[in-house]
Amino acid sequence: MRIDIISVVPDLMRSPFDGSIMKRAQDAGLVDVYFHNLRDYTTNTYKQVDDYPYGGGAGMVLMIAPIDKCISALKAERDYDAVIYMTPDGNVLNQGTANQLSLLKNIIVLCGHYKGVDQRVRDLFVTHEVSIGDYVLSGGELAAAVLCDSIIRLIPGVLGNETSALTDSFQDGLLAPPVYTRPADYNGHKVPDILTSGNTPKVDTWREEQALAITKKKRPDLME
Ligand code: 6GU
Repeated sequence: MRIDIISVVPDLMRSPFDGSIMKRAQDAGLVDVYFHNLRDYTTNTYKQVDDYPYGGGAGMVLMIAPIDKCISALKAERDYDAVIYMTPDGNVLNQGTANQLSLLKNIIVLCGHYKGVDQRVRDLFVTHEVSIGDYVLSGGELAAAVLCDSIIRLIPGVLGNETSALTDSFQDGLLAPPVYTRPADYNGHKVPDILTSGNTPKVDTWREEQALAITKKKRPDLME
């Protein structure tokens, strides 16, 4: 998979890609991530990327020309399966969307900033609009890092234990059951006996029951 991320502040986003699973995935050649600074695609001497909104109002709007130039340069090199615009009024990200996007080959992720992008960018170039929740961030960069993390960990081979992503919370529509590690007894606080019993079928049943009970309690909306 190849991910091209377009932003006015790409540095804001680099470190999440430089560690842990996202770094391992890139080192293993399972995903290539490229950052593009919108300012490198400006045509005026001031490297201006934004301007005042027509009709007045607060805030600045990212202009269409540099975005067009950047996306067109990328599309001239290869075909893209999706151009995703990160915006608080997009479709709220969930595991199903992450699963679908993880199957694509080349994607562009466009980060909004200030008051967002000129509507014509959305009309002409964008195929998916994604939000990461009902709250406002200063820009789409952190949201893009969240989206990419959720996608990259699903690419086959990225996680050491292939079944690991399948047992994540949400992957089967339920929250994950509790997990424990050594010691089995910490100052009298014991790990459930079933987990130390060595009885795998019973452990599986216990985990399913726990997942159901926890989901019912914490997120009854997921049970519907
Ligand atoms: Cl994708 N962008 C911004 N600016 N705020 C958000 C968001 C995205 N998702 C939730 N809040």
